[in-house]
Amino acid sequence: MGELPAAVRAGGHSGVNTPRLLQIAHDDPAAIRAELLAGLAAPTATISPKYLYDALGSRLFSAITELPEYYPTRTEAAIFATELPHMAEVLGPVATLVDLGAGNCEKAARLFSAFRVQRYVAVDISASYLRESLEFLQQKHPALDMLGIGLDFSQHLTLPAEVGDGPRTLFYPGSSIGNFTPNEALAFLRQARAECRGGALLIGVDLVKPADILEAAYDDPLGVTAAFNRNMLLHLNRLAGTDFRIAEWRHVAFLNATESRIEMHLEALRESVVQWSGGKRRFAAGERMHTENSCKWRVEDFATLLERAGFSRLRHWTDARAWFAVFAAFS
Ligand code: AVI
Repeated sequence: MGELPAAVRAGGHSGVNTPRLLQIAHDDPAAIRAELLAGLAAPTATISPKYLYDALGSRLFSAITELPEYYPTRTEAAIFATELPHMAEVLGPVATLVDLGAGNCEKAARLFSAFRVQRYVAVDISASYLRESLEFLQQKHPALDMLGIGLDFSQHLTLPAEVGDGPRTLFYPGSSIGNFTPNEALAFLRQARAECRGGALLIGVDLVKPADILEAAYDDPLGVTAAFNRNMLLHLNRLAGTDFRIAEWRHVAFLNATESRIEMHLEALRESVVQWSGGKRRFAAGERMHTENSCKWRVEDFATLLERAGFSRLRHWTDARAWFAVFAAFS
């Protein structure tokens, strides 16, 4: 990934600091198309879950977080609401808070005063998505130094020099770590540890629980998760020039207990041939395309993973049902 000389000032409201925005170059469209077509041509077609998030996909995910069946978001929020003072005690004052996958920045904003944050760095796939949220937050926290970085860290996490020197607290909530396989999670945590520069990681992790609760959370009766998954096909059509017809595909989500993960797939309802310029793939009726893993961890296994990544002095907090955990770990 090359860096664009694109540090720009966002907006302008006199009398208030304005957040800076920095975009690290996206992969070029040809590379994205090649990656997607290679995934489609694989014996079991597999597409990275990051392609669930086009503009509509992001809105659908936001709707998922409001579903009664989708417990992770509200369970994690309840842990933060209850345990924030204890977390602040463990972490001490946070000079730089780096929010990985910041979105609307709401989760991090709840930490600012308890953690006495001086510098807030929001990282998400596109800096322009962050502009509005950061400008809004800057009005509420005029003294806070704010930087928005557009960066795809799903393959590799290297933060630009603009984040500044000194220890950082990396914040990675929402159990997004669950969308990595355990090996990928370990590699990511090792990179995160290096980026802490002597600081800490605060990370949300979804825990193992009964299959019926997990499967309902990923296959809700309203069909929002199904729409989220099937919408990926529209995104693929735009990015890779494929001709998927959504009506021919259904959403499938189930617990793979051996791998301790929910798997999402798209299943062909009938035989279908998907074409693109220069190629095609035939799917038999019932054949699946793998679109997401969402790993569920046991507290002790995740603690071991953090230690293997080089973190120490671990602490964790859970809700009363032990459905979700927030870990603090020092680099
Ligand atoms: C973003 N990520 C943590 C969500 C999850 O629970 O794995 C994505 C999601 N997929 C289906 N529902 C929500």
